[in-house]
Amino acid sequence: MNTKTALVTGVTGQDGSYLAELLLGLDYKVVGLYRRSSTQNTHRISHYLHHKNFTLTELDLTDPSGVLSTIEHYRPDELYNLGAQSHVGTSFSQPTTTFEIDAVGVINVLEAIRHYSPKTKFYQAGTSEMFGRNYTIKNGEKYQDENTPMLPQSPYGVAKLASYHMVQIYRQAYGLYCCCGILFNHESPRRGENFVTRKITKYIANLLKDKTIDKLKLGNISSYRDWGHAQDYVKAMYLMLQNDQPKDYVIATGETHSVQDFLDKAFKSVQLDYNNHVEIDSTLFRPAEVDYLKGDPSLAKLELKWNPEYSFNDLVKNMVDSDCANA
Ligand code: NAP
Ligand code: G4F
Repeated sequence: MNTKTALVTGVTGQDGSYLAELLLGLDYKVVGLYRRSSTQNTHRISHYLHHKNFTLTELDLTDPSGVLSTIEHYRPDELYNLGAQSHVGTSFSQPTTTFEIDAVGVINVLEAIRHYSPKTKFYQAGTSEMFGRNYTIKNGEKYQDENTPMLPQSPYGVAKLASYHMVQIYRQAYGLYCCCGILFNHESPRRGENFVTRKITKYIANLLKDKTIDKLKLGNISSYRDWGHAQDYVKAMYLMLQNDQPKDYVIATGETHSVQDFLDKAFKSVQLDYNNHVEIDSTLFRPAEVDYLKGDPSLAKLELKWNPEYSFNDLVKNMVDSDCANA
């Protein structure tokens, strides 16, 4: 029997919901931390809210005293910090809030661990957005790996890079077990509806129900992303905290596709042509864009024995099928 306790911030989000499910399956006691809201936002975790090993507790990462008292109270074996303002576009309109949550919030957690629970293993949700416009060239191919210098292009990327550096500092200066997953885009039927993949698959489901709906408005569809499935990616988070030594890893599929490719594949899967249903809206373009992401996950595959199960085709199909079934 597993007697470990894990704290998961951002448990109401896409990744938090899958990770808590994974840990419950491994017999962990899971404390899911969520930010209070005036409306119910636990739809992604409703199927295990009453699980005997699951506790839901309020915590806002920007509240240092709440973070201290929660970590002091639970002194968990593992803490996965997935809570964030995670929308890149929103980070341009809310840079201060984004920095407060995504950078200062992480310092709050690291300080609490240092003072009250130094044996806690800490996972920080880093991102390929930290690479921004930068890439490395190997065998004529552009990609990003653990050694690619970071050059963020958004307030979100900067905040996440600040927290990435803080994790290095707490690891080196205080010897804490803390590490940062550098995760490339990952999606699922639980993806927030304002991210481009889910916006597309949700639209397709609505269109099949009502052919008269307005066209789908999108911004830049020329950017490239390395898209994986969130269920595969939460396994990598777990594996990172089972390592002998704390270390940062790139988690990606190693393939890249444009937003246009995603659109084409998703619409074709229901025998439609996206050209007849999509309108480009210049107001949805970002002030600065990350044009190309393609991760090299070799190190994680070698050292963590991490292997994703979903292909790009599986991901698109899973999201379209799920939205259509629930429309
Ligand atoms: P998500 O669906 O947007 O979930 C974010 C979670 O953070 C939500 O539960 C949200 O709560 C919570 N949160 C927001 N502000 C908070 C605060 N002040 N205090 C406590 N919790 C707060 O994001 P995700 O896709 O699951 O991503 C999980 C983490 O991985 C994030 O840190 C994200 O930046 C990072 N990441 C994601 C990807 C990806 O492609 N999905 C890639 C790389 C890194 P509400 O429900 O109240 O908003
Ligand atoms: O789906 P997106 O908003 O994801 P983005 O910006 O790549 O960020 C996601 O992945 C990051 C990892 O690299 C995470 F750290 C982050 O938390 C988040 O999960 O946009 C993808 C692309 C962008 O180039 C965007 O400009 O799609 C383009 N796009 C075009 N039209 C759109 C839209 N994005 C959104 N959200 N909405 C549109 O209408």
